[in-house]
Amino acid sequence: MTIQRTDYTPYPYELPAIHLEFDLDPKCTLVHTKIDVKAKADTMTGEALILDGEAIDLRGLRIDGQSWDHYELDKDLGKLIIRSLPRACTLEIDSSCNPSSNDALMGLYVSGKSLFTQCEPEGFRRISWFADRPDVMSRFQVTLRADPDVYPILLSNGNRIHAEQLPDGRQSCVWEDPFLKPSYLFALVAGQFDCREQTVRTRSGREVLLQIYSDPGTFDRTLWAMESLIRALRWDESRFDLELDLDRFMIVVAADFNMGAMENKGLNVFNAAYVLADPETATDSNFEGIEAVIGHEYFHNWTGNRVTCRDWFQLSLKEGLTVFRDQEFTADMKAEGLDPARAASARSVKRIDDVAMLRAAQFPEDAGPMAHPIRPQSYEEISNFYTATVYEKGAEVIRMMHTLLGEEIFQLGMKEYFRRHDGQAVTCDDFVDAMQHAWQTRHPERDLTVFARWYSQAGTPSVKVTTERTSEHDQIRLTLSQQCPPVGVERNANIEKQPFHIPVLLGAINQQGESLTLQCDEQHGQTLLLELTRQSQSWLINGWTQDAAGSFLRDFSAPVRLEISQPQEALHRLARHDPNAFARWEATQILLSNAVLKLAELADDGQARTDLPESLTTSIHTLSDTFSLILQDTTLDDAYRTRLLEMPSDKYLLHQMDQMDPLAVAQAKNRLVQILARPLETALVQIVTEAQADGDDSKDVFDPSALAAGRRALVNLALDWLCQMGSTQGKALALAQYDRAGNMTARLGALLALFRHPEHDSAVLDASESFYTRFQDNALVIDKWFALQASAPTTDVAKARSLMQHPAFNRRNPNRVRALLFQFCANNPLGFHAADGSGYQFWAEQVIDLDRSNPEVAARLARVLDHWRHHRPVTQDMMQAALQSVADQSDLSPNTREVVGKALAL
Ligand code: B3K
Ligand code: ZN
Repeated sequence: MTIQRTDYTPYPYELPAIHLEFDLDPKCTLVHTKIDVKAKADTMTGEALILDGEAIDLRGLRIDGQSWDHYELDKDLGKLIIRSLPRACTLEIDSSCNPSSNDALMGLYVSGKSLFTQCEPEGFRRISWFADRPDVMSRFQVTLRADPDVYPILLSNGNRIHAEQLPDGRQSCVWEDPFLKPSYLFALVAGQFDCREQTVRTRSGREVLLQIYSDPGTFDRTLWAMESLIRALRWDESRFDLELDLDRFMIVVAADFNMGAMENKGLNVFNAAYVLADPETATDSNFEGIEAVIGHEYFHNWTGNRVTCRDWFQLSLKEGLTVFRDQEFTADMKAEGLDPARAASARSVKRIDDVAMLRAAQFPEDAGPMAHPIRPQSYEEISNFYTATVYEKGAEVIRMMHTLLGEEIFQLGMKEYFRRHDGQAVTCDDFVDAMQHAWQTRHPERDLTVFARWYSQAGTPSVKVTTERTSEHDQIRLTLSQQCPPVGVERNANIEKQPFHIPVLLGAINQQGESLTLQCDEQHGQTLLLELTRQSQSWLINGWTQDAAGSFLRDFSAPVRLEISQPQEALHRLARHDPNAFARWEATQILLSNAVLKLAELADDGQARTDLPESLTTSIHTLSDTFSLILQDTTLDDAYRTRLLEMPSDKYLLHQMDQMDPLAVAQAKNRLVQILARPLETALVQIVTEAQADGDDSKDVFDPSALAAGRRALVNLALDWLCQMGSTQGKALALAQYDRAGNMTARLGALLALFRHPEHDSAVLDASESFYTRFQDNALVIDKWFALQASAPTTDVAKARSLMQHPAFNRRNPNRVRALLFQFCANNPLGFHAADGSGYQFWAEQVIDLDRSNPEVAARLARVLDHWRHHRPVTQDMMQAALQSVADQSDLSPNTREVVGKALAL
């Protein structure tokens, strides 16, 4: 069933209070629900009260203490329709559910020996009958009763107001959340946990208790998470002037979790992968990811919980904004304590990572069958819309507002947003309106009317840049024109798309690599901000010398594709000299992309040609020279240097091809590294040997700072390139690093490099075996081991199947499924896209099988074939057959049906 955004109607009743009583039992949990019901003033007396419920059994229903039989239960629609109610009454419902058979991990479920809930977006209805929609907000009181031997710790949102031992030997705890909240923010947890706790004072002097609960024996691995939480709390106070509103803020770790984490009010539940870390078992990117996700969920307390969404179409209201906030948090943390120049480059590393991810995940989504605006127009299953578009593009849209308004006015807009909407469930339009109000207090002539189209139109606009010299000295006419044809469901909707409001930051540098001072209208400086609001616009820019190379879309000021033809020389110049760290990276990415795509084009049936055209060889050699300069330039941050050298992602490259050819791209990338890196071999070896001599990889005292992590990243890149080149010395260095590694970044980096070496011999296999043996008791590290094998170029379908037979493989655990199945299908071009189509058949089998237990995860795996129509005809046929075999299943979940249905139709 398709749900339309425009069909929204307010709920006819208020449900101001709910009291839930749980008799917890993994096989059969009894739930007693007591709800205060009040008809809204404009609701007709007798209008039915309609509640949602799914996979729960109804055992009894009473109104004001009396049994009531004016109700119908529609099990297919999951609705309980209660009629003839007085305008105000108390509704009591008895129901039960079975957590141990809940493999969907939505609602109340078992993970390990504990019980957890996940309610967003529509999981509360799997716990009790309720108006399970975000605009119905209630005050929750929760009573939990359970056997204390199995479930010594009983948690829910808010404050614990009572605890007692019951005569039957069980214990009971009562929790009360002082804040009104929608059902999706409800949570309960029961189990045995280690608890790390700390009290801190908020800026206004209130004392709050911070707690992190994790499986027994994992206490030592929650320190970084606690430190991250405190940093997040401080940062939200200082940058956004937002203080924690609770007396108690809890995080609980779950081994089985569909997503990264969940921001339930005062009781966040986290995937173990985003909490547990120590240097020996977690990589630097794990550490960074933990800090970011802890921040993200913490920031939701204001942007999501205090002000929530009116309906699920508004998801980006909280997600886009909160991703923007967590991105800024990470950038600020990376820059902390550095001098301004280094701080700018450290911040740009975060920007680069976010843009690379946007291009690898969101741009393709915008060009495929699931394309949707950041505020979707319709959906079949809302769980399918926790997408890169809603999250990452949503954050880009907030960032553009930040660029247009500036930090100060943006913060005034945030204040206005909370002033107007604290405690409410609102829309994206409400947010834009608050921002516009703030903008107009300083600039009455400005407005966000055109800008708001980013919320209603899908697709990645392309912006064409043309320049022509005028007769004036050092003056050009710069023309920007935009295009964004209908995508995805837009194509059937017969809509006329309107131009977007696109902020374009630009600068220019001369032949000597110096920045030019430019002037345009009232602006004057080394970077200008142009606002493209119509299909095509021109500007006269002064100070643009004859030899200028334009540096466009600095800081990636808008989520668009730039169409520009730059001479090679200009790109090489930008790659060496652009003072805007993002734009400099962009230049190296364009040069690398061009080279990979050219090599892929030249490869004939996977056999790389040896005689390359001279222009290509020259360009690669110049790039190699640029890279050599970068490798010698120790004034640059190591993390930033690593980004400058890194290859663009396969996905980004594939989407630039007329017909996608993943095998050709994988081989071309490898080939390019071999040609590029050959002249750099000495420099690369030196980077590794110096780090090894300094004992970086074996230090007892681990330095988690961004600076130290940058150095480890550069060493790993050097090892990876050396191994891809087939260097014997590189292999020896990787083996040495593997053996002596004192932290996971060094150990895994070495192992990954070894897997990329053309000689896949017993030394490599031994290293892999020893890795498994050493870490077999640590699930998160074993995930890494599975992921490594699944994405290794030597792993084909047969090997993937044999890995599924490994005793450590567990298809109920989403992390393990992601490590093996997702890595193989989405990150192993050679294995998955094998010419015989075996990868696609394997994919279909796995999607069908997973769909029976966990539709949310199955539907994500299903999206791997979104772009089947962009592949070569013979591949298309095989992919289509695989998609069809999934679509032919009669009992498919709505989640997977929507994904494969759209893939086949659009
Ligand atoms: N809000 C949660 C999303 C959970 C949805 C699961 N189907 C995570 C986050 O964005 O913080
Ligand atoms: Zn979020």
